[in-house]
Amino acid sequence: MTPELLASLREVVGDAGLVTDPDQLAGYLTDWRGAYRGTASVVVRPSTAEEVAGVVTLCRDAGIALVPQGGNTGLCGGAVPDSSGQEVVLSLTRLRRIREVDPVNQTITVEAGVVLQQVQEAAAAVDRLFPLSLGAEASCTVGGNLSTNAGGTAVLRYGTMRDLTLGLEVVLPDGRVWNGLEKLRKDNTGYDLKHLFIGAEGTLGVVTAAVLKLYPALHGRATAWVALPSAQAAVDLLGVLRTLVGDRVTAFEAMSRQSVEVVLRHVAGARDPFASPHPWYALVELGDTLADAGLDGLLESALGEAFERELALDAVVASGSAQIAGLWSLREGISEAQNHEGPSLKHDVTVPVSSIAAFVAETDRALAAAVPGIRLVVYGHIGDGNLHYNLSKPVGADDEEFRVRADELARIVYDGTARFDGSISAEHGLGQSKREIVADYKDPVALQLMRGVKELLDPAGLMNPGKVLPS
Ligand code: FAD
Ligand code: S2G
Ligand code: ZN
Repeated sequence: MTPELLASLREVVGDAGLVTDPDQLAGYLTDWRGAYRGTASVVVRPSTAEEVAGVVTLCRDAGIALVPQGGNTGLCGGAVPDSSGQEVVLSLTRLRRIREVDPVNQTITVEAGVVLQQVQEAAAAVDRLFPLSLGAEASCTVGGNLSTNAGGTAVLRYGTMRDLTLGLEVVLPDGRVWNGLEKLRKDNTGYDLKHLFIGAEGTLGVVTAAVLKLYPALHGRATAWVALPSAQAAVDLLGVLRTLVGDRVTAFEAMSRQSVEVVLRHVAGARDPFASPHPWYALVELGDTLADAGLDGLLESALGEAFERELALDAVVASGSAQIAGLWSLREGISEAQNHEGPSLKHDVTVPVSSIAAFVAETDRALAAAVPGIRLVVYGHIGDGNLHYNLSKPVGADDEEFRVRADELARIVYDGTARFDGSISAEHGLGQSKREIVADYKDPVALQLMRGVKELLDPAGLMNPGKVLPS
């Protein structure tokens, strides 16, 4: 970076908007897991959309690539610069205004650097719900949620970030600001441009603000932890619940025994709700706008039918918020706990819900044949057909011997996904980690169209190079 460019950037964002001290830079240059590490001589932290536009224009004129970054909780290395030291990290965390909350229109207008938890709290303050919910919600930002089209635990009821967004404000790679911050649920005046940027992982422009949908707050809640004999039983239990209570199912998370075991081993205070281990578990939650909707009773009826049909092996309906929190911590603790078991080979895949059981049976078998003793930390949002097929080494095995087999094992999971018409990335995106392998699984015409869009919006290729699109 030339001193002239640095001086021009400082004029745009001020001293508070520039990070050049190596110690302060470090946190921006590696991802949450420490799986990806890059270098950069400066992180620029604008505080308004206009400042973002100024930075983008200066960097474009200087031919300098930008890596947008929000909470840096992404799991595909999408927010980490390369090792050239030539790229500039553009942190959006100072764009923190909640510009408007409109309970009657059921919308909230927030800037990209607002943390997801703050949006949830601002909605609750006006008796509304912003339903996106994921394990990183205390750190991840709206800009990152939009750019990864985040999913999380409420998708089966409310959809992904794409479904929760009405309008966007985006700084384009040429420095123009597209103001698409509309609050309308209907606008049929041509192409729906916001969908280009949702899930684009910072490769088509910088999201600076969004209009998000709000929903009626839920005052009734019932939660259960259910022991199951198989993944198929989890799918069948979901079917029983949906038949009985319809859209009141606001979360349905399934997990293998080995997923629970890593949490019991590494999360302080975690305890198994049942006396003996079981092959699979489901964390089920119902929600209703009415506080006295009798959800516990409905949940107990559904579980009664599940026992009759021998779907459930054991179950506990939580009584009180402390027990509910304990059950959720068993689920939300898996991702972090697995990091203590050596390399966590992550595969965030979807298949049609009706194919889940066959996919799991076939994939488990193939993985166990490849690595006897492999641990299958398989869990996630089964109601969306989304499993985190995360693999840990056999107990006592060597980390490196396991890590070197990552590509071979990924192929087993992804080839299985393809056989069941699934996707190799359900909610985390492609980032660096899956940008090459996606070429083997995605329709070639789709990839050509994606390249065409990239060429149109970012012909110089300066927006988050090396991410999403195969080289
Ligand atoms: P970052 O990591 O900072 O960036 C992510 C991507 O978006 C990068 O490509 C970056 O360049 C781009 N980007 C960021 N901000 C902008 C912007 N303003 N404009 C343009 N591009 C931008 N994800 C799920 O979907 N579901 C889950 O259940 C889930 N659970 C998680 C649990 C844990 C414990 C952790 C650590 C992560 C989890 N994630 C989950 C992944 C991650 O939290 C999400 O991908 C989240 O949306 C990332 O937000 P962020 O602000 O941290 O983005
Ligand atoms: C979740 C987290 C990522 C992982 O917990 O739902 O999205 O695979 C995941 O650790
Ligand atoms: Zn997830």
